[in-house]
Amino acid sequence: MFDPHKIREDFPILKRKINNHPLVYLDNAATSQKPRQVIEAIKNFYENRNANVHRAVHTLSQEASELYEKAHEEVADFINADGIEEIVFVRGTTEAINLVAYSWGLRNLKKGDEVIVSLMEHHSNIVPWEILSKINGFSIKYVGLNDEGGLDYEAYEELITKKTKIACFSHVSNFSGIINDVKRIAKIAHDHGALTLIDGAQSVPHLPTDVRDLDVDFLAFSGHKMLGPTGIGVLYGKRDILENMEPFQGGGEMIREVLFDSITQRCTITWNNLPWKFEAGTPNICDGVGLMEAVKYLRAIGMENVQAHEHVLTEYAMKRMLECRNVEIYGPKDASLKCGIIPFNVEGFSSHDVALFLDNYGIMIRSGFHCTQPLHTIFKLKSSARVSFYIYNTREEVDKFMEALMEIEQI
Ligand code: 7TS
Repeated sequence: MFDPHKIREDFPILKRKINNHPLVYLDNAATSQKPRQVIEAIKNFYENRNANVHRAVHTLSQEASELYEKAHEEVADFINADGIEEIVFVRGTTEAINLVAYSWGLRNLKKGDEVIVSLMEHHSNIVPWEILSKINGFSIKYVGLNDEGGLDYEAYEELITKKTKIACFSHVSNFSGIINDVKRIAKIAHDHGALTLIDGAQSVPHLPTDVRDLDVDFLAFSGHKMLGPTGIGVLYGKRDILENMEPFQGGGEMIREVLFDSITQRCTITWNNLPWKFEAGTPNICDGVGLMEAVKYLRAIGMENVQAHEHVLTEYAMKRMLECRNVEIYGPKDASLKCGIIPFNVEGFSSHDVALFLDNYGIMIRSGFHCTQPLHTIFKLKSSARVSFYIYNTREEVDKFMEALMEIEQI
């Protein structure tokens, strides 16, 4: 039985008081809190297993290498990838998208080509493409939103052409929480001979994810938003595509051989096997192990249960927020269309004022642009406040949030 009260016992930070109130953490879209199991795994690694990987023959290095590879396996199983060759550990979603932009995009996109990006994207799925287009001269076409605040699929179908080489969309918006139809996005892209890059930063932590069923070519996500440590994230890529890509960065770990030819005075270099070809230098071994523990924790709960729990909280919170006269919610009002994220504003208050007021009661929410400035322009917003839920949030916490929100309204 899924019981958030029981789950909370695993999260030491939730025992904290802030401003003499029990911590109510509702900023999960920014980063999640960490369970004891993940914290222990990190401590245990440094206390008992620490060594560099894939380098030495000694026992400690063998153990560390085995653990680090197991972490890739655990992640591969979690998203139903076809083996660890398809799982590249990176720093996070941002680095995963940059890896695709520079390793794949730099060599495959040229003047006359097109890249499709949605206006719903986090800046990390816009800025790398804008930077690269200035180098390679390809054009970017932006897909807008429909009346419900979802992706305008019709506009996407109209914009895509045979010149489109890659379509870049988020699975779940970090502003509205709306869930995009990734299968449909991928089918449209593939029908036109284009690849898809899906930003899974807000979906992988909250929904069951099956990359083979979704048929995406690349999927980027961050460990820290799914109970794992910061500094570790994942780029999933279809094996044949990754095989045909050049490395992102050069150095140790990613090479098989570096042969110096005394006649040409140059080195001939061959790349290591996947996924190591894309993991140059000493990787973030310990946080990879931490991520493995986070994935195990989520799998034990069951991603269907995670999604169902967030749905209940989101539906309840939205219902209560919609009853407030001076609170406006953005995006879809039907909780079944979204993950546990609710963007809103209180009339007459800036989003930062709302967040600071709630902070007095120990309630942590995000305010600002949430790195989605183009989306805020579409919604004609200077900024917004945002609550976002995860497995340890409770109905009582929603009530506390509502109590404080109603106090702001009375002011
Ligand atoms: N993509 C989406 C959809 C995100 O929500 C975020 C982070 C990122 C990419 C970047 O992830 P990173 O781990 O590489 O930084 N989103 C947020 C947020 O909504 N509030 O703070 C960070």
